Amino acid sequence: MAARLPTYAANMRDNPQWLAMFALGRFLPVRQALWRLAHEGVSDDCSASMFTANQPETVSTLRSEGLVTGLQLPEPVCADVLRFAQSTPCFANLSRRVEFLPSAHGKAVGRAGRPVLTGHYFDRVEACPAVVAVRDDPLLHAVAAGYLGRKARVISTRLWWSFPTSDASDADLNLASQEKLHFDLDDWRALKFFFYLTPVDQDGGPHVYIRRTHNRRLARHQWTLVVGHPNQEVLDAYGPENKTTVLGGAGHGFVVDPFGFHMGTVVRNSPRLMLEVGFGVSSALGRRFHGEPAVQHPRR
Ligand SMILES: O=C(O)CCC(=O)C(=O)O
Repeated sequence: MAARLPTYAANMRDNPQWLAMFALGRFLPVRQALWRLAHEGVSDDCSASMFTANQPETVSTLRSEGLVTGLQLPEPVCADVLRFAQSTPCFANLSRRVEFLPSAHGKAVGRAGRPVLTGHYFDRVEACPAVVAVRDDPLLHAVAAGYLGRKARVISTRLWWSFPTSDASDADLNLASQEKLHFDLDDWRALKFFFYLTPVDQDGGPHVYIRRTHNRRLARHQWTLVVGHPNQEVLDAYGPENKTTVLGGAGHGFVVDPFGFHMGTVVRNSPRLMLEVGFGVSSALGRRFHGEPAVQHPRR
């Protein structure tokens, strides 16, 4: 909770609508009522998409499971994003205080005086045409419209490294959204596309998602101010068989309803580069990272 306070404070200062969503968006009946009011989205023609996934199937599996894997970024797009990230300085641990090239992670740890779990690009992603092409892709927008309804719009574009770390504290891990199952409250309804730009195996900091928790929620996980809950408690409540650890090669993509429980995990081998494109339904809400201004996304 403490790690997320700067984000919450900035949201509250700038946007009274965020507070209503943050207070009520955790209650399943409220979400379901709003879902029923949503107007069906108009699906884009996906023939120009860089992806081969099928839109109706993706939306239908997302509805039932909360997670769909197997989207694949074309190799040249993946290579362009990786090249951009390798040659552009990122920021340590979600603050602009320490800026470094990913190859100089060791030095950044020295300058930060603490473990550096992540390197974020914040609004610098806008300078990468390949990222913009992914964000504008018709399949992503068609899936978002099919799942969220007509109001679907991009609310986040995020590119970041997760670095191998062995000495992180609980606070460091919480700040990096690692090793603690949580749900996101970024909007009344949301979905997120994630793409690995580097190969991710068991030791590569795979994303973990608890399937079907996007539309099931015990009362104690609704009547709570905190979004993170102990992993074992979540697994006991929703069944360990619903835990999916997403492994994949460079370019592997997946889409999740982030109201379902999920988490990143600690990287133990080589750095993981991840791209997120998030969709929501409220024009006034953008996804913010720890007090950073939300990246602005013009309506398509
Ligand atoms: O790093 C990851 O795999 C998960 C990130 C995450 O938990 C989030 O964006 O809320």
